[in-house]
Amino acid sequence: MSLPENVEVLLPGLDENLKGIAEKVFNEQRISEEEGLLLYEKADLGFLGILADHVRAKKNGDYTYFNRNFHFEPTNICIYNCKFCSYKRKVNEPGSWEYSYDDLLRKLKEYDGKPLTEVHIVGGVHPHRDLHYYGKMLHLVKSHRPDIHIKAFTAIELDFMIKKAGMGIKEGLKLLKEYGLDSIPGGGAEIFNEEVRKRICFDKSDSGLWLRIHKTAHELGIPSNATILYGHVEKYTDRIDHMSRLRELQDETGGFNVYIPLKFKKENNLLSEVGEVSVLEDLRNFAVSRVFLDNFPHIKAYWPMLGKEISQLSLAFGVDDIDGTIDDSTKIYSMAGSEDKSPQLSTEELIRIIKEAGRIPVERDTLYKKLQIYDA
Ligand code: V47
Ligand code: SF4
Repeated sequence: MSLPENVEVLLPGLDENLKGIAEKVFNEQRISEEEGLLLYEKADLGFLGILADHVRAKKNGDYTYFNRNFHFEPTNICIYNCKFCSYKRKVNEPGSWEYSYDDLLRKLKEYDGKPLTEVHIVGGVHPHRDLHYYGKMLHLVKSHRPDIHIKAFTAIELDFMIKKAGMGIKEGLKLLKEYGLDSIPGGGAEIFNEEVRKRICFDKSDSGLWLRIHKTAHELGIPSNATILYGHVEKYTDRIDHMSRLRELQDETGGFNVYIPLKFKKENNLLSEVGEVSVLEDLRNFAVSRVFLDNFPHIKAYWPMLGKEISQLSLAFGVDDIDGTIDDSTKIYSMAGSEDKSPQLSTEELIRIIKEAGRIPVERDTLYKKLQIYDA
């Protein structure tokens, strides 16, 4: 087993352990947790870029994906107290919002006659809204536009709304599927390590529950996404532990579509003093994720959080998806201090960003079916 010749040339004098990892990656073998940790601790950006780009190209060729979607955040009222959260409010607190069914329908109707494939619905955990309230919301979307894929509710929201309706996880998810739920977004995962989770979101549903909800969803034929919230008080070992638990579940169910590293943003929250990690760290993290999660088909850079330039750069570090048009419909990151205060990208801009990086833009649906390839 050896490295391809051109890689040997690119990596003169490489540390023997890192060389062993490179050999594994080029021979499509899984790396261990120890090896993942070594990448975080010892590997430089150039080396990580070579490995991650190799894995990305093997899995996705030159295709880079985007979709046409909008976000709907029904409320920012939340029973939990995550320290990193900049947008949650209590009932009737200034700055709180509670959108109605009509508000959602009005937003949806703005897209009448226009191409749109996905509605992404995520918000706070409202104390008075249960599964039936949100089920009706899904039903309304489907009644107006049956072709739309609804990706909705983090495992944390699902846990609460299902319990409030007096149901078990399986029963609740089944019913939500009947109401119109097509897939589950990746939020609420934060960091699985129990100690760190306690420090940053002490009262939130625990890691075991997040994993159980996603596993049950997969078993019911509801695919999902996975995230990590990185760049706060966690250590590299915590990131590896997080990805390891996801890799294990993916081996079992194959139900995850994509992994989305979410960079901690520091404005207006109780973790502000921690600060933010560098762009270099963002790129290194994308690359290690791409290499470690060998059973995840896609890695997404979420541009409203990272900004357009860094998202474009991330395409050279393992990323093959930059999410969607969004249409200025999410507040979660602008309130936490992301550069883009009104996130919006036209399809033309998304295509330009991808083409400039030397990739072929592909409009996808939520489940990565290719809808249009822009290779002209
Ligand atoms: O779970 C909250 C994160 C998540 C901050 O599945 C923060 O396609 C950084 O689920 N700094 C919710 N992150 C968002 C979410 C999501 C976003 C994009 C795509 C998908 C998908 C899902 O937002 C939360 C939390 O991890 N978050 N506050 C903050 N200050
Ligand atoms: Fe609530 Fe979600 Fe904010 Fe936590 S991150 S406080 S669960 S809205």
